[in-house]
Amino acid sequence: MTRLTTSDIHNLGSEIANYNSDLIKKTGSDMRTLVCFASGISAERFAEASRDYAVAVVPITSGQGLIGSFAESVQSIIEFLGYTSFVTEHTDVAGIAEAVERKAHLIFMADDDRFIVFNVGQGFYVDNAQATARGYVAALAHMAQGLSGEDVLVLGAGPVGQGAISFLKELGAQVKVFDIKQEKLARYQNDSQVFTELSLAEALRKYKYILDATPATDFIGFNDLHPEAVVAAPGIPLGLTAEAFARNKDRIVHDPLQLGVATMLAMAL
Ligand code: 2YC
Repeated sequence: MTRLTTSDIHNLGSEIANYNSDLIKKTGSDMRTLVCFASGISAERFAEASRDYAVAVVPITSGQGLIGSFAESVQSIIEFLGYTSFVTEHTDVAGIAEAVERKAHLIFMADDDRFIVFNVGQGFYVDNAQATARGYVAALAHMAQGLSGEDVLVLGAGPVGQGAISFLKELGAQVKVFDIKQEKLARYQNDSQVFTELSLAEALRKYKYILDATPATDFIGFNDLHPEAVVAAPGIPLGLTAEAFARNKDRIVHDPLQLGVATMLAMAL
């Protein structure tokens, strides 16, 4: 899993409204609509919960330590969605204790290996990888105006790619998956809705709808892509070259944190 840097997210909070407008332009829907679709909850339920839920974000210093503005960025996404939220004064275990003392219903926290939101009252958690997968499939489905019966190329069969494949199957898409490590595709051998692609170049040219869930960068050039390519790219850093991004940007959804965190919130209610 790629570790964010402060520069990836330094102005996220101040830009969140612009990010949402950009999402509406590309997908026809705002973040709330996308995350309700991704999590299967109604807009009413999402709005109703915002009136009673308090959300804590706990900075975690373990491993490689804090990422500057990470906790604040997570909190700004949650706040933008209409939920009362706070970053705890304390970090780590003391931060978790503070969150519970301050009656948080949901606690967001990330170390180097996992980024989860814990639902205190109901005793379950949601993982960022699964939420990111569903949020990005939701964005792709809205850009495509529905994916039922459509071919979708998933790049990368890691946690996000696997999560995306299962949601795409739920939506009735015909999933094509490529991974540089072919052994990661073995799990799909007997799955009639998932076809494994062995040639990246061929697959990129062939399929219009792409979900890039790889941590690889700069491997998709403009000439590699289908002329009408529509790309949902949760993978950090972006797999498209700067040129490919610039020439397709109105049909590419990519962000370091926003859609994944917003979907975590909706899935944790
Ligand atoms: O500031 C803190 O609390 C740090 N412990 C946060 C570390 C997050 C590490 N994970 C990541 O950078 C990536 C993100 C893209 C989301 C999931 N993993």
